[in-house]
Amino acid sequence: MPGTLARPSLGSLAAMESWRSASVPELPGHGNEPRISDTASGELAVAADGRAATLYACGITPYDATHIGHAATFIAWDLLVRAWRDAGHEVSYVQNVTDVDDPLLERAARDGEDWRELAVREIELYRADMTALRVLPPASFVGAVEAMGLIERFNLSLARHGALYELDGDMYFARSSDPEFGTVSGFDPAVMIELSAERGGDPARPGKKDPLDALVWLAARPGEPAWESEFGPGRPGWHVECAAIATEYLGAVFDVQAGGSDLIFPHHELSASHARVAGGGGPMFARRYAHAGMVRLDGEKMSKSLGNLVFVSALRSAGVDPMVIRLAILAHHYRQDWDWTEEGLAAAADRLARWRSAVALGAGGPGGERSAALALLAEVRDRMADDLDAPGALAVVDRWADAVLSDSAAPAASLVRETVDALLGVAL
Ligand code: 5CA
Ligand code: ZN
Repeated sequence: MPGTLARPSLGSLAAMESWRSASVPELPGHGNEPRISDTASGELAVAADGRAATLYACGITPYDATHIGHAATFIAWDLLVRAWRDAGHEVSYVQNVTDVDDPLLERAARDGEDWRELAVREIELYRADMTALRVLPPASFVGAVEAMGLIERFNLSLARHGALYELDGDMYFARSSDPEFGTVSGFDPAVMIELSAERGGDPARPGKKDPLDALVWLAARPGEPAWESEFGPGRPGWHVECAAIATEYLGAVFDVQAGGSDLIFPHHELSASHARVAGGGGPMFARRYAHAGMVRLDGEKMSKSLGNLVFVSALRSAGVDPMVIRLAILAHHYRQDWDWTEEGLAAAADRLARWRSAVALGAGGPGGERSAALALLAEVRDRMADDLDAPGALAVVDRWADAVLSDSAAPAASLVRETVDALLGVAL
């Protein structure tokens, strides 16, 4: 019931359930070491430092269904997980769910629904969409609500480092406490202030020491859910949620922090800044920051607030094969902004049909030429290790399918099918 104070249990870390994993075929040999474009350095960098590869991807705010923009972003990180596994890494993947925040509470209030029921329903739909799209699940799928205790501990360590101040009962993080503030986005302060106002911040609130200081604890508002804490009853700010969950589950330093490009600032800048200060200035949070481009509809960013959305679940209900949706997304490099179109969807359906026909033809032969299939595998691996170049990988498979369908070659179809499944997540 909103308004009820729930004492967070400090010891409890039981994560909410993730979703069922698609099977991933084992491929012969190993893939190349994946490189990824790092927003902070602006360079292409090896994505994982050690044998263990660690990824934190910002997850959904579950107040509406999964749209194509979300799907594209989570498919991008799925490609990274698949490339890492193929290169021999043990992958630790954590994803959060912002299951209490302003947009969720506003939508629930608008529709006269309990915010928890709304969240539970949309999370369930998201799981079903991810499963259908063969997106591999994170090992830990963590809601903000279940993480209240560790978020409070995190805020206490910010307070111990003298980084917090109070404003009318709300607690703010002073960005002046972090000398490295700005190193993720590299944006100048005027741009930061503008983006902060657009994306959930409050740069103009009177009384703040700096317009870019961020809320880490909002004092309880009438009619809103609140949790007890050392800072009084309230709920967490957005950036501190990801900083606390990522460092709790992956450690002070991990390989990749991932999200759409709309999260570069303020979200990823502030999460990194919080974590640096909470860790006493030593740890640097993510070694790399990966950002996916925005999917648009008719030239406008697809967003829940604009309402110009194409839902994965609606396409599925209309009978669209989820593998067609996945291929329509993979036709665009993850870092690009692009427009979702009917033509793109039709082209993906066409491509899937061609690939399936080619595999069926190849399967009829006596095993085909394994060397040609191994060459295809090497080329696909090469493309995916190069900043997840899915369009390049699709072109490799297209050439193979064209050759098979024009009867000029019959490489081992089962190895091609396994390559496409394991590395691109497309079941033929
Ligand atoms: N819960 C926060 C992250 S902690 C959040 O941004 N939720 S979200 O539901 O708004 O977005 C989930 C993910 O989808 C984020 O990585 C976001 O950057 C990405 N995303 C949202 N809209 C689009 C879009 N139009 N195109 C591509 N990615 C998008
Ligand atoms: Zn986040």
